[in-house]
Amino acid sequence: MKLNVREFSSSSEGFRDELDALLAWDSVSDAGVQHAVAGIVEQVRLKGDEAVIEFTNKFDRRQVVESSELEISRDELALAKERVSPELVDNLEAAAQRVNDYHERQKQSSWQYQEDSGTVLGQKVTPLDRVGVYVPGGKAAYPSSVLMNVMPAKVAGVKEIIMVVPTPDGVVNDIVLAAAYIAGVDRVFTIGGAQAVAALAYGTQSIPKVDKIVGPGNIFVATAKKMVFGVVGIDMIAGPSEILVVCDGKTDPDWIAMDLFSQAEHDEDAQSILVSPDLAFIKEVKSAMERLVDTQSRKDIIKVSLENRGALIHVKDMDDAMDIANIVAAEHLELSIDEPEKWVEKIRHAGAIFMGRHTPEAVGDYCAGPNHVLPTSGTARFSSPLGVYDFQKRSSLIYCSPEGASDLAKIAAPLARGESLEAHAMSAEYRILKDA
Ligand code: HSO
Ligand code: ZN
Repeated sequence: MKLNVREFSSSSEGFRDELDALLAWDSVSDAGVQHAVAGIVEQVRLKGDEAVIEFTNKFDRRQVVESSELEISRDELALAKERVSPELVDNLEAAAQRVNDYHERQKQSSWQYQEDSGTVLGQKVTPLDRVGVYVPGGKAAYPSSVLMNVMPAKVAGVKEIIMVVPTPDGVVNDIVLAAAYIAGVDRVFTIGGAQAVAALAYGTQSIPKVDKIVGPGNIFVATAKKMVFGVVGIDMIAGPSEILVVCDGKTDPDWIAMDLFSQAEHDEDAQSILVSPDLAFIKEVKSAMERLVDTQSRKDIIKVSLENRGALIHVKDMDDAMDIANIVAAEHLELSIDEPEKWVEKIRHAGAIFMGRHTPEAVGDYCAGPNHVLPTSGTARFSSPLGVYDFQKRSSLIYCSPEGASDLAKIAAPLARGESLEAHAMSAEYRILKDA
C-alpha cells in the first residue's frame, strides 16, 4: 500500500517555510463554536441543574429528569471495576502506582528563612481544595488519561476531586469508571461538553463549584475552558498528539514505523515526524510503514494523519536534527540514537524526551511514570507536563520582628511617598522604633 507522506530535506531552499507550514495548527478559533458555547455557559450559570439536564438530554440523547440521576456513586464505581477483567484491573493498578511514585517526587514544600533582625520570610505551599477533571466520552475515552489527570492532584493533597464524563445514549465506559475508582476520584457526574465545564466553573444546585478544571476535550470543551478561565483555573488547551522521532538509522525500521503510527492513530490531526541523517534509512522506514499500515485496526486514521501532517525529514547530521527538534518543540521527542544522554543536553524544548532505542513513546502514555498530559503545538517552549505543581499553590509569608519592621519602614515610606500614597507611608512609619 503506497503511503502519502511528505518527504523533505533540511538543506533544500525554503526548508524553514516548509517546516513552519507543516507545524501550523489552528486551535480554538471557530466563531460559530464560540457563539454556541457562550450561550450554553450562560444558561448553566443562570439556571444551574435545569440547564445541565436540558443540554445533557439534548446532546447525549438521554432522558434525565432528576439531577441525582447524573451522579455515579463510589459504590457504583467499585461495581464497574468488578465488571472489568482482573488482568486489566491489575495493569491499571500497576500503572497508577508507578504514576504515583513518579509524582511523589514533584511535591513542593513550604520554606522560610530568618534574617538577622528576626524577620522571617517564606513561602507556604497549599493544595487546591477542589478540582474538576474532564474525561471525554466516545472515541477518545482513555482510562490512562483518568490516571494521569487525577494522580498528581491526589499526590498534591487536593481534598475533593470531581470527575465529569459524558455518557452518550447513557452508555458508561466501565474501564474509565474503574480507573476513576483506582485513582481515588471522589464524585463522578455523567455530563460532558461545554455544559459540564460551565457546571464545574460556576457550580449548580447539585454539582459543586471547583477551583480548577483539567483534562482534554473536543473543541466545545476547549472553548468553554478558555471562556471560564479566570473564574476557575485551567490546565492547558491541548492540541492533537505529536511525536518527533530522531533516529540515526540504526534502529529497526519496523520499530520506528510503529512509533510513528502510535501517535498517528490518535486522530486525523495528529502529527508524526521522522528526522534522520540517513536517507537510505528514511526509505526503509517508509517501506516498513507501507507494509505495516494495513495490519493496523486504525489504518484509516493513520493514513489520513500521515498524509495531512506527517513528514520524513532528511537532515545533514545529528546537530541539525537537534536544531529541528528545538524548533518543533514536540509534545513527544524520541531520541532513537546512540548515547542519548549526550545528545539530550542539546534539547531545550520538548514535552517529554524518550531516550534510546528501547524507549517507545507508548510506555510513557501508560505506565513509565511521568505524566502523559504534555504541552502540544510548540507550547513546550514555555510550558511543562501536567504535574503535582499544577495542583499546588503558593502563599508568601512575612513576619516582621519589631527591629525588622522599623528598618523596612525606612525603605518603604519614601517609596510610598514617591507614589503619592501617604497612608502606605504612615502605616509603615508607625512601626519605626522610637529609639532606632
Ligand atoms: N499520547 C496521548 C495520550 C494517550 N495515549 C492516551 C494513549 N492513551 C497524549 O498525547
Ligand atoms: Zn498516545
